[in-house]
Amino acid sequence: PRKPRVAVVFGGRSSEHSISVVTAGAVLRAIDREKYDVLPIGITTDGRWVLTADEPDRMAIADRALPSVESLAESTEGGVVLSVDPGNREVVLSEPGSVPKALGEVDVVFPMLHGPYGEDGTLQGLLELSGVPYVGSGVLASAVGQDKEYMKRVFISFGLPVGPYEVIRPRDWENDPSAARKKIVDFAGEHGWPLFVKPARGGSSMGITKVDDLSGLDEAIEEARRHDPKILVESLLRGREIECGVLEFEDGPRASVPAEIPPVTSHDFYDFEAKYIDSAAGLVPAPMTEEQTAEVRKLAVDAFDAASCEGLVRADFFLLDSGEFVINEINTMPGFTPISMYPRMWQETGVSYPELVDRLIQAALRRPTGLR
Ligand code: G1L
Repeated sequence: PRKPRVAVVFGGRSSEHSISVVTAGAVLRAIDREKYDVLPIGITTDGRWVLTADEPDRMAIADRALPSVESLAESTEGGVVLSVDPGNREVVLSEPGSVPKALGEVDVVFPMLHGPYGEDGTLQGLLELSGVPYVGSGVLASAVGQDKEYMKRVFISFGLPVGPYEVIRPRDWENDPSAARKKIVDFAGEHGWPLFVKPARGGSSMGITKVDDLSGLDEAIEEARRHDPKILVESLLRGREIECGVLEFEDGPRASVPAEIPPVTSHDFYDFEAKYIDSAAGLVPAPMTEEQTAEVRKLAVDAFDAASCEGLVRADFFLLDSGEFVINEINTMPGFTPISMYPRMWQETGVSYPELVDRLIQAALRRPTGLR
């Protein structure tokens, strides 16, 4: 029988293009070639879809230079296979025999793109329309995972513990900034300063500012709004940062051993480089009591179910000084190099990186296309 063909889609029009290329290189290296055929599909920084050579060694950081789909271009075969034209937003299918056709022949897609059009459910929607199974969460969970407001609303409705927050919508700020400012100041009156002002959507920590008092508020709002016109205000939660991985097994989702992210001294918070590259700082397992460990693992699986996640999720919590856990967020496409937190937590739980990749592909292949 023919081996299942796995298309790994990576790169993309995002600030995390190179992280995606490095991660896809690790995934390509980990896929068992006795079991699967692979089809590496790169998306250039300007949005062209190209078939690239299957050469994971060229997808690593070399001589301090970050790899890109463009840097793989000399080994690019076939040119544009499917182009999603950023200008008119039209999905252009190219000549017969290249990607759209090839996509029809792939058995599963491994999407490895960050941010808008990658992990927000839009690519997942395109794959739903193509009828191709894919690794990870579907349209709904991906979109929920990308919008901190709706994420909190889903968690609250499922009874998960969520910290205090306020939302400032585009029109709130545009029509009446002083009313929006008052809403935030009242929030700070109730929950205390400092506040975190964040873009509501977009996965990375860009655009987030810690605000100590009223004087820094407007600049923080403007900064967050440069990333997303909808913003979120949260209070600082005093406690420890605990993360937990959830992975879909044959019989359902299971939680990994949790990890602790030690407080960062040089940065004000855990920035995206720390998150994806030097996550070696995380403590696995997190030093906690058996009861605390069991509690956070249950909350992580509950969060996976609340958002209807599929395949995997990383759930991030605060363990407050009061002893209570609060869920901060979920990440449907967590950092995924072998040294990233999610794979490290599973390694510690007894699931190696190649086994993790295999389980994700198998979970996708088991899934029916259409309603589920
Ligand atoms: F497909 C998975 F397994 F769901 C998956 C896909 C992508 C897990 C993790 C990632 N992560 C990334 O692609 C990234 C961290 C390089 C960018 Cl979001």
